[in-house]
Amino acid sequence: MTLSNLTNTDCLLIIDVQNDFCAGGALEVPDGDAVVPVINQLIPKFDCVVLTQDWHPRKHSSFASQHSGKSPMDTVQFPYGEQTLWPDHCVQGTSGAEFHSHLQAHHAQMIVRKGFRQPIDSYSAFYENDKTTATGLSGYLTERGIKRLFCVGLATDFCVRFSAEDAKREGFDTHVLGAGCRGIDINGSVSAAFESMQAEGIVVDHELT
Ligand code: VGL
Ligand code: ZN
Repeated sequence: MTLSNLTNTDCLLIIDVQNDFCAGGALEVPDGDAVVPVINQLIPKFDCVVLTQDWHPRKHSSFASQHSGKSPMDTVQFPYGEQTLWPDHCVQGTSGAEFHSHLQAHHAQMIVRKGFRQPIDSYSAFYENDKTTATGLSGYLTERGIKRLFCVGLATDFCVRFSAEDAKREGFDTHVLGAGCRGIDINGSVSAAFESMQAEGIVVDHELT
């Protein structure tokens, strides 16, 4: 593969490795903690490292608690389309929103916070779920001369998938490193995510070489 000849036009994009998605968190991803040592091994190989941080206000519209009669994992219609509802998670300023304490996060140069607008959820690191509100990441990467992105983190079937698909559409040569990702998996959504990413021309590597 390609991890042996990385240059300064490559970036490692680390999605949402936050306490609420790890063991004991509010929206625990099965085996989520397992991505931490894998990602820590990748970080020193890259000149450009970007972290995303899911960063919701207390009464965010994606929380099932804000919709009477609804439970986490139910779906509802939002102005921009179907939205899955979640347990309250990654609330701004809480320990659940902090990065996993073993993640070597100090090496990252840029932290992109997303999901901070009350009415709009944001899975992707590039565009919110309305598909029009930009986070600014595309411009940042372009100005740094980044051509190729390697995506890892949580969760494979939501934030990793939508970040990678937007990255590809923005014109980056986009790879997803399966060993550094774990998924939530609602009704087969992890395998659907890998199929969709591959259909979009994203390179999915299950082994780190
Ligand atoms: C995520 C659901 C809600 C993720 C974030 O990081 O994949 N999933 N918020
Ligand atoms: Zn969220």
